[in-house]
Amino acid sequence: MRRKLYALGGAGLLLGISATAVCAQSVEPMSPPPPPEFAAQSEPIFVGISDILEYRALDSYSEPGWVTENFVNAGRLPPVEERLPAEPMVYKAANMPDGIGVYGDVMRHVIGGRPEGWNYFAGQVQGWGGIDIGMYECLTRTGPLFTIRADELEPMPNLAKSWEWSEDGRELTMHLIEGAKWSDGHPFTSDDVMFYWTDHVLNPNVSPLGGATPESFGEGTTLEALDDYTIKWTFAEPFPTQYLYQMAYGTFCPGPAHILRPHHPDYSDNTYDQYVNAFPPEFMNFPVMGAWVPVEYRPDDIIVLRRNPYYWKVDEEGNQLPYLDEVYYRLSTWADRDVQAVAGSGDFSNLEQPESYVEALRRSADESAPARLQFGPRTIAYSLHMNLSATGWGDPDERQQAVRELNRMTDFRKAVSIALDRQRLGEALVRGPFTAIYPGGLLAGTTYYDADSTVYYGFNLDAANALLDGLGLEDTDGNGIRNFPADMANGQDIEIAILTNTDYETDRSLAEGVSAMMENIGIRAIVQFQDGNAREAARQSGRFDWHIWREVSEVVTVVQNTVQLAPTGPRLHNFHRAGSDGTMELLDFEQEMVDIVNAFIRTPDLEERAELMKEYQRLFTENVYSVGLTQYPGALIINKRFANIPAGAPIFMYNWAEDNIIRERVYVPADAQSSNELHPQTLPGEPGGSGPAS
Ligand code: BQZ
Repeated sequence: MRRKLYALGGAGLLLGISATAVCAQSVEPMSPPPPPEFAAQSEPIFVGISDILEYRALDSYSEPGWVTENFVNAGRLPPVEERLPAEPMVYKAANMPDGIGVYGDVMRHVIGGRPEGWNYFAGQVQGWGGIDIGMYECLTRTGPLFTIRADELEPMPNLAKSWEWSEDGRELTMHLIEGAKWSDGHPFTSDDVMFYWTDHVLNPNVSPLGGATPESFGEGTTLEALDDYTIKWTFAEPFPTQYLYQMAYGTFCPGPAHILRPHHPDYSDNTYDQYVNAFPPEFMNFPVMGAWVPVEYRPDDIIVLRRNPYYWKVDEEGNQLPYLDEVYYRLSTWADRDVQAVAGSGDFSNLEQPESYVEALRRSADESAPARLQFGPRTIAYSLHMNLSATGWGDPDERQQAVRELNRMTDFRKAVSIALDRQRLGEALVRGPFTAIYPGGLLAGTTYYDADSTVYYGFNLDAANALLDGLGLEDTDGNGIRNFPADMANGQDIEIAILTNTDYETDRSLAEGVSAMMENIGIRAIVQFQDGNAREAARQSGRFDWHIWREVSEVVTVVQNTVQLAPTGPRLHNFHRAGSDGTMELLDFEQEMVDIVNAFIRTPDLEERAELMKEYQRLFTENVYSVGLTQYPGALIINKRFANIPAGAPIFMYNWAEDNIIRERVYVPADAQSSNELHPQTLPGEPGGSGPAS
């Protein structure tokens, strides 16, 4: 890489002895200031996984009365015991905060995303906000792990009801739930799992939305079906238990092969693009394994989902879940989600945009407020990601390539970082004890965080300018903007686009703050607003210089999406992926981080894992791998009529709250039920049909 850089770089770069040496005294690494105390309002009740659920046959099962009367007795559905697997998943009443529930009512979500279609498996977005989480079930489940005792922490069984490792730890045999069915009554088997693995994860022409690539499960890993309900993983390394987290939401949620396969290019004359778009949002009753099925869609208005009559989970009294007959998603804005949840016209929100905090707190403080608002831990963080690809990811033009060359220089990233006044960035979002300086890397207050391993370079404009001077980035035309060296991008002004999700006020505020602060060091950083879906497409295809990113998963828990902590594969990382030739040119410290992440995945030794993550954190923050901006807590807002909301549920930890609170167990007591259902006493109709069946 360096030879390439010097070949490209002008005299300025050749003479640019390490700028850090020039002004070492002014860019002293230090520990970040401790985040101001912010205690979550309630703590989870810690249990073991077996306290939450088990798989077993019960003596009898039941369902909502109207399902029996209008569908079973009318011969339109088999009896409930024939719609359930031999041993359904059974949620234990003792772990239900408010015990066994009753049927009825709807959870009214409001979201800022928009559906592209139902082909999640080929990369389509459904609008986020819990739609996908409620439709697509995965081999394992991690959302509810925030309530699991540390000594029992491992992914929960889900579609995979149990598993065992071979003696040598290189084979993992998983047993799938037996006799479960898709919401259209078609059997769920290992064929669905293998279709997802072979024709989506392994197929380089398909990009599943959760980002699964072969390397998500380890270099050289294979998967085979031993029979309809048994699959076997074979790994290169022994006991890589980490990959059980990868088999949860986002990365291993198989689709209905009987519906998808006829449209897949390997089994039809379709192009890949035709396959991705084969199930537009208008395609109703798309078969799912999840609790609810889409039955109505009105663009920019609403998506309505009705209970899945074949859902394979029950409570201890044999009541088929979910308790809620309907969920719907008003297609609005994320800010409106907060407003409606507080006002009571919506039922749920992850309060995550600090601009709404004061008003939401004020409105919820009132005794008569319709919703409960509970702050959790400080697990929301934003970073400025810089595209580090040197091998053509996103087909950069000359200017974009030159930006990447700069991004790849540690002194450049350091200069950008210390030119940012993070205190001001946080206060611009909200005043009060909420925001904290985030240096990047693992989040303060989380399991693997170690303050002594976290390097922070404080705000220092003079030192930032000195670093850029040292890199030979002069303002050669005197217009106040530094120029690339003569033989990079023709020595034009250094102009950088900041890809920003315009669906969030917070993303916009931070992007505008960064852009304004870059002027102080002679860089023109232009905010490039994109709506959520366009931003996702640009992010996934590498079409960005810089990107304002709300951190999730890996920097919060480390164990979820671990593989994304470093570029451990060519198509995995958030801001460094291979170009079309499949190659990457890792920076020296990046290779060290890759080795650390792979070592972390390989070892079950807790001490060793903690030490590895300290080294990871040092490398990340010392090299300003990405530029941390701000970190703050979110709050869960849920309408007071709902029961079985777990104490201390964070809006984000292993997953979002829509997964964490286990919505299929949530209910509304009979005397509190609303008449808000839009399609009462209906069930999903035929796949591709016009809508619900009454
Ligand atoms: C939560 C979440 C459930 C995606 C999305 C959205 C996309 C990102 C992220 C969050 C929304 C809500 O987050 O903001 O509170 O309901 O849906 O999936 O930001 O643009 O790509 O990673 O999860």
